[in-house]
Amino acid sequence: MSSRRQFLKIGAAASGSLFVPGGLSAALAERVEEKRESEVLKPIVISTWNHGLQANKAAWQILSASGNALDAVEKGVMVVESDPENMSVGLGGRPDRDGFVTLDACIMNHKNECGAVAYLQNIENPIAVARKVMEETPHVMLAGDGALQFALEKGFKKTNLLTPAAEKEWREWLEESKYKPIINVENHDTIGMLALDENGNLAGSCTTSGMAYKLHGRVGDSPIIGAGLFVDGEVGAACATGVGEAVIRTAGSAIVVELMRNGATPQEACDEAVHRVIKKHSNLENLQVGFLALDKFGNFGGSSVYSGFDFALRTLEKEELVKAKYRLEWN
Ligand code: SD4
Repeated sequence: MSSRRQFLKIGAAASGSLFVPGGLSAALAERVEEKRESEVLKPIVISTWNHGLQANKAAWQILSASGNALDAVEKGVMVVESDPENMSVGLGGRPDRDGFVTLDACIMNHKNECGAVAYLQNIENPIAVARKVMEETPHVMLAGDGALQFALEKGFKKTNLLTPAAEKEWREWLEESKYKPIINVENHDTIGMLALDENGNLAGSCTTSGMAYKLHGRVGDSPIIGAGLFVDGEVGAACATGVGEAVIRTAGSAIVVELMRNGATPQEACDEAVHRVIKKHSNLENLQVGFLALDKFGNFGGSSVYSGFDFALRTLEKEELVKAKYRLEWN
């Protein structure tokens, strides 16, 4: 047994706790050592829903050419943001109830550097603006008019994001105006992506037009570091999709990463975060939430409240859609 492992074990036993201030838990430290002997699965990228397949392709071009995870997660989700056929992200996204397409996005790297934009309008690629917030400002998040002003100053072009198809759907919705978000395979509103590059560095991104027909001004979990996305380079990364309010209430992605820090596998961590969402909400009707997690060794997992949450996986050997585990069945 190495001295570090012995120290952690003794420390944990002596204090009667698994908590190691500022460090890895004894359980994770043990797994780190075990894993050093075997091979880490890298590069690897995972992303939410079936649109993740096209996003992963773009991310893979970067990862397979020895590129870095941050570039991969930015360029990967941009493909989906720019796809007018995709009605859940960026161009073509479903508007709020007043007909405005308002976008939320964030990005984070293995050094805890992060950037986000919230309630941003008329910019096709909010994730690229979030990256500029991260790299070219002293701030983490810009919102609304200020985010738009910043984007324009950085050379982004103003675009009308409301496509005729999304506008037609919205006008039909206005006839009854009932806010009943149903999230399933055909109907979802976000892409979250996590990648581990050849150098063993993690990064993540999350971008959305938010819940369709939300109140004007509503911001969800997707631009909130710790809710829609969290990355800790020493441990792993997680992202969320589904009803953002439930993800924010439970600090979803931060919890998933913290659980991994304490020794849970990515799958166990996602399962537990889903369990908490269920436990903390008395009304679970239509409360779909899904989490993805990737640890620094390339282990991954996905879990959701209800069935129907798929995620896309790309490794050297595989390119496929994986069904996430779920706890409840749609009735
Ligand atoms: C939000 N989490 O704005 C997003 C929506 C989503 O599948 O992921 N829908 O709350």
